[in-house]
Amino acid sequence: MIDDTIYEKYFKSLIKGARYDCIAIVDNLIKQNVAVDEIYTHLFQRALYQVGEYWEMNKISVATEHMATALTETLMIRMQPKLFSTERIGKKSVIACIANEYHQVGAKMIADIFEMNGWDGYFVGANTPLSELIRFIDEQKPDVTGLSLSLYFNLPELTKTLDQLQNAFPDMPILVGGQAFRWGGTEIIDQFKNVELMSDIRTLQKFINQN
Ligand code: B12
Repeated sequence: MIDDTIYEKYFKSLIKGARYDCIAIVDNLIKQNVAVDEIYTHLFQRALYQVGEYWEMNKISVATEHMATALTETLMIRMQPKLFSTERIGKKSVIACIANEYHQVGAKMIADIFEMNGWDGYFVGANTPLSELIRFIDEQKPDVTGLSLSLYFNLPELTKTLDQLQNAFPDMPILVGGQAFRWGGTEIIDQFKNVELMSDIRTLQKFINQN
């Protein structure tokens, strides 16, 4: 677990936009061999959730929230030596944010975890139009596709996406994750076969270990 003192120091630096300090904290954790999923979950994700709370309470501006998110995406790049030192195992995943979904950090983390486990993790980014996602999956023929959504009002778009993906690729496993499910919506998942809802990196790691 990452120490609360380190976390607090990191969070303060993040919302100040103190890039040098954030990099020093992250590099130090990497040097101490703290696991990638630990840094992703207990430093980056925890801090961005707190950024969300500060933003909701108007303690920080939208600009500060944008800055903190952009800085987090830069810090994730520091993990690359750990992510790409694994031998490839010949498996592919495609990870996308569904249409109208601009929250991409969580999805990017998921693609990174696939890479760290030797998979090719194709991250196609935010707001992916459904027709283009279908085309990309058809070209790549991944072993699994992951969909991310943070907004509960995007749940109808998820239903449409799952419907069309299952029609086009009936046997492809699909993973779904993100904060849209914080207050419900899980019944959507039960309507589809080969679709699994996952809340975090630890659950994903179990899936990867079994596949
Ligand atoms: C940064 C941010 C933004 C940025 C995103 C930029 C970017 N580059 O991603 C911008 C400015 C675009 C944005 C916009 C909006 N946002 Co915003 N945003 C956030 C914030 C602060 C952080 C998001 C984040 O990166 N979290 C960290 C990541 C790592 O966590 P995560 O996404 O949960 O991912 C983890 C798991 O969920 C899971 N997971 C996620 N996806 C997947 C997929 C698979 C396959 C698997 C297996 C697992 C998995 O694994 C990840 C790692 O553990 C959150 C606050 C919060 N609580 O997160 C609000 C938040 C998500 N936003 C919110 C809102 C309301 C909005 C807006 C509607 C605001 C507005 N009025 O305009 C718009 C909507 C834009 C849109 N159409 O998407 C609400 C959502 C409420 C809801 N659930 O419906 C939140 C929760 C803020 C709040 N407290 O109210 N936002």
